Amino acid sequence: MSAKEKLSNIEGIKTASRGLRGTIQESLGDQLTGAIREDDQAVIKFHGMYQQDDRDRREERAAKKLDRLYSFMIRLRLPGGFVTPAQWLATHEIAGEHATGVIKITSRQTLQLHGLIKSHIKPTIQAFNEAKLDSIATCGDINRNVLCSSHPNESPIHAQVFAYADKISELLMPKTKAYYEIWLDEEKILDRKEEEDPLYQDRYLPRKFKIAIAIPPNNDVDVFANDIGLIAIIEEGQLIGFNIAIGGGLATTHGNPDTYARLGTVIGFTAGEENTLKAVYEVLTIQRDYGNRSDRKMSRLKYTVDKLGVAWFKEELERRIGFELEPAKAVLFTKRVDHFGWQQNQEGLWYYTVLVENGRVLDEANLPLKTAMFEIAKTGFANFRFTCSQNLILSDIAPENKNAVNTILEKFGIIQHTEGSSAIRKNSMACVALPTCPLALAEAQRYLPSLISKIEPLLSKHQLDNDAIVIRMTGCPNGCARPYVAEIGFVGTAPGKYNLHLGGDRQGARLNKIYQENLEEAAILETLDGLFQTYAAERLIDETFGDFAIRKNWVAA
Ligand code: SRM
Ligand code: SF4
Repeated sequence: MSAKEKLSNIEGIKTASRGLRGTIQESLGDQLTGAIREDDQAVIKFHGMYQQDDRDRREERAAKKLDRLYSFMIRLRLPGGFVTPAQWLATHEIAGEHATGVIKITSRQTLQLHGLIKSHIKPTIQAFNEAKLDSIATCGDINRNVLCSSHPNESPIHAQVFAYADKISELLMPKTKAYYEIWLDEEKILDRKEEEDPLYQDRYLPRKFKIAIAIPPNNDVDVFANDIGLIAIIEEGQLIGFNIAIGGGLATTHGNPDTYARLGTVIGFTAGEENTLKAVYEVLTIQRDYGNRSDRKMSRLKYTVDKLGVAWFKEELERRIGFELEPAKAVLFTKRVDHFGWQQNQEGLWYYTVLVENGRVLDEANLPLKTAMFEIAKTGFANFRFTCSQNLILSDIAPENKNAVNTILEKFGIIQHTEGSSAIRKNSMACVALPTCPLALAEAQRYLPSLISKIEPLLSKHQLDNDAIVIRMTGCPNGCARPYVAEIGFVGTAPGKYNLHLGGDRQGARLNKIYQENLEEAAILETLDGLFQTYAAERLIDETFGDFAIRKNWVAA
């Protein structure tokens, strides 16, 4: 950064926060408002929370001259997306007692609760702590929840790779004890030297930071959408190391041509745990030292990499880690899928992947999903794993317990819903958007299911029912449901309006492009009808919709 560039105000808030304490205690004690102080809204993110308000009720409250209806969202840290049945039961209880009751599985394999009022934050964190769960560093300018391929049946070495998610998460945790002090009433740190942080110092990273680990051939984590993507290399049944990709990130801003989505660039291979962790750590230190701290729209690692060049970045990384990366190994992703239904792994354990539309675990009149998951958790027969497409895997079920789990799944209609849903519904994903997301320009998770119901007949009309086209929707261009790596991406521009993106591939290795802008529902359906007709008539055998869109030049390659 040049001396002339002014630091963004978040930089000042971080350094003045005394190890992420800010004035959170005072904010919590202020009975006059449901909100917290403005600076604390930035600090509290590092503790895994966002201040929000109910946007459905903004107008009504403004008309009555009432303050906005403030509440908080909390996001758990679950490296690799795993909880025990006891932890699921605890989350279920906490959601009911302190939040809206809905448990939201996110596109980064973790759980969120919405609608906590200020006085409920502390009891929530304490209850999570009892269940050995925390929300440290799940938001803010810091390493976030680490993703790992969530299908343990896919490879015999899954557990070994999965352990890396935990190790990386631990390695990159902040050293401050503020979380324990503020929320868990642990003793105050008197000498801040005790929590000195060589990685984050007192300025943390310029921006959020995301890491994912993929186990080919399945790119279920969307590895190239992350600041660091580790791709497990398996030879003769052994994990020999990882290819490292850097600089992935998806967000754009409407009307700001300097912003763009970027897929990670593979820069080499590392073998061994020590070297891999070292390389990961030092990518963060480079971003800490060189990332843009004045313009938050340009501060993700992708911009640092492009500004300084991939070759420079690799050289600097090798200097910091003290060894050269080996050339990347050849690797092929052939799919990006959740394996719905029953699957068995090499050890004979059973897994059931449940379709959770847009990650919302709640009870609906025709689908009491939350109750079903609660009943299964009570048996203690299944662990709970979350996929990066917001679905849920009941996992590690012993053969003698499979029937009991199956009976509950059938009783509550979960099997019928999961296995009876169309291929596109199973491959769809939307972000939260309204009513809680302050950045939403349009609906997403509340709208996509009904849009899919209107797209399904179009596919049937053209005999494309079994085509597992990947459809994703977000309420704004930040890309939280990764619409830019979908075959059909909808990106909200205004209420009821979406840019239509085409041309992503099925493996998540190619970005799509805008095909048409600001479409309303009728135009979306008319456009897709035409595109599906051409696709059905002219596609090659096994050609996917995304590949066809490129071949037909609907969007540039
Ligand atoms: Fe996101 C901001 C929800 C995954 C890019 N995202 C937000 C906030 C916190 C809005 C805000 O800043 O106040 C949203 C909260 C909505 C709510 O009410 O819950 C939000 N993001 C989500 C989740 C819950 C979407 C979902 O429905 O699953 C995902 C939570 C992930 C997690 O567990 O950590 C989520 N967000 C993503 C992803 C996908 C991914 O990481 O694989 C992206 C695109 C990838 C990337 O980072 O490039 C993403 N979210 C953003 C951005 C743009 C960041 C940027 O580079 O500019 C923002 C806005 C920001 O940071 O300023 C954002
Ligand atoms: Fe909110 Fe936009 Fe992310 Fe959707 S994509 S959750 S609207 S920030």
